Amino acid sequence: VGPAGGRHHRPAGAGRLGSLSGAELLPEKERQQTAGMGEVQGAYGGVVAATGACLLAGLMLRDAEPGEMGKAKSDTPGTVLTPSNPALLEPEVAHFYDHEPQRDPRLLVQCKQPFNGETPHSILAGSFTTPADLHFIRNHLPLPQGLTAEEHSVTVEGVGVGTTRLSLPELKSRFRKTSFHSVVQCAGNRRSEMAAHRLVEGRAPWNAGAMGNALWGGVLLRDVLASLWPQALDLANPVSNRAKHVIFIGADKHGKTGTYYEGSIPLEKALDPNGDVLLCWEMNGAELLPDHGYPLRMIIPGHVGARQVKWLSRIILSEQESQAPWQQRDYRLLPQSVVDHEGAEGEHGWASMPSVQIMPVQSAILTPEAGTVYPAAITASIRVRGYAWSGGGQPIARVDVSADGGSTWTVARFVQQESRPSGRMWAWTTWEADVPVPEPKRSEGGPFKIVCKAMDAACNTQPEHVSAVWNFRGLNCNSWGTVPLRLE
Ligand code: MTE
Ligand code: MO
Repeated sequence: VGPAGGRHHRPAGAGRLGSLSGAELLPEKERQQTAGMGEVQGAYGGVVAATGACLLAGLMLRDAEPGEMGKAKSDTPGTVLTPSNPALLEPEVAHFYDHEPQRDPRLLVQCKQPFNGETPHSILAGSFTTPADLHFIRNHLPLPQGLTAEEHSVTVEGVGVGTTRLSLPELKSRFRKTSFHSVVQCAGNRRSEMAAHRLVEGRAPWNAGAMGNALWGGVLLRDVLASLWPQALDLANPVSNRAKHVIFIGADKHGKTGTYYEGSIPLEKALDPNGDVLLCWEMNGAELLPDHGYPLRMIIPGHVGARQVKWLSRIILSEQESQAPWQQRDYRLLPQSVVDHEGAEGEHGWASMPSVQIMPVQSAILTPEAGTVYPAAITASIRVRGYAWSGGGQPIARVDVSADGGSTWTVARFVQQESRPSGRMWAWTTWEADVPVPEPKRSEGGPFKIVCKAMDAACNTQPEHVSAVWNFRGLNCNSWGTVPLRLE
């Protein structure tokens, strides 16, 4: 059953502080292209502010008052505050962004510099494999220049192993190529829902489109390390090695501070024979696009997007995890008691909390779109589509969908699933369900919502309310997927 009007609505107050939202930092033309984002955001009730380097860069694009940022009070729900990452607060100079590529205008621009673009829900709903040019883009820094597949090389070094340089052509010819579908999900996916609950700090007010499922091709890091250091590394018992972490460094750097993007994962994941950590040069059967890491990136299945370093230039085996701000601050899960910058620096702040690695079980509704209006007399079921996924390779076992706030549930049909020979499921599960609107709701009319929740093979499931997982950085939002709708 299609929507009656396809109208969208914006709750009162959605315009408040709206002058700082990502879309509104843009010139009028781009703003129109991103109109869909504002509507969906509005429908979720979140008012969000573009932040940090994005805000600072964004201010150069329009005439906003820098002081507006400071007006966001920590008790203002639905606001996204500027990140407190000192290494990166230094404003960028516009010319560092002179060489950015053309991007598909259908991407919903969350931030222009550095570029953050979200895939529209309707496009994600259309295919198991997310098209490369429509896959969300999350850059922290200007796109690095002058990298080519022919000339590119990576240095591999670390404690107890020495240093080697491997060219990309060498990687391609010396090792066995592997391809599989794997999800890349930004830790900020669905942040707009957390922001609607309580103020968060983060760059982009993503809806559920900061996630994609592509077919990645490359060689296993494990094979490379095993061939480089068959004696020095204990592959059978990874935790017995002196090195405990693998640090990945990108070729992209902050124009002013010179900081390169980096992140690390436990060595154990890299050496796991079924871990599938990939040095990757291919996306959906073609060369990587510049925005997705051309000529070489990491794919770290089941882990957070932030560690899947693009434009890979160095690999370091280390006793310590990465000391970069993205590991030590930005992608750490703070407790609910931390509600402001001061708390983040305190006893239960960045320093004592774990960096995000394996992601929790997740699902979201992609269609119908938020704000869709149905006739109040509707008797037919509503066709709902979405995705489900769990970190660490846990297969998705079930998805449940409800149109009455969770009193009654419909089990969704899986449209497509794919697992590795090991049984690990790095790809998402696409699903659909025909959900009846219960009679009491039909007579009442007005707003209602459809919710979904997934369960993985380890029986992990999603919490009902966002308050259970809210955190100051707005990371790992995995409460029940929700889409607000209306009967008229
Ligand atoms: N790698 C580099 N070098 N620089 C970056 O800014 N962003 C990370 C990760 N790898 C980033 C990076 C983050 S936070 C995410 S979510 C993913 O890339 C996004 O990958 P995509 O842009 O291909 O979707
Ligand atoms: Mo991310």
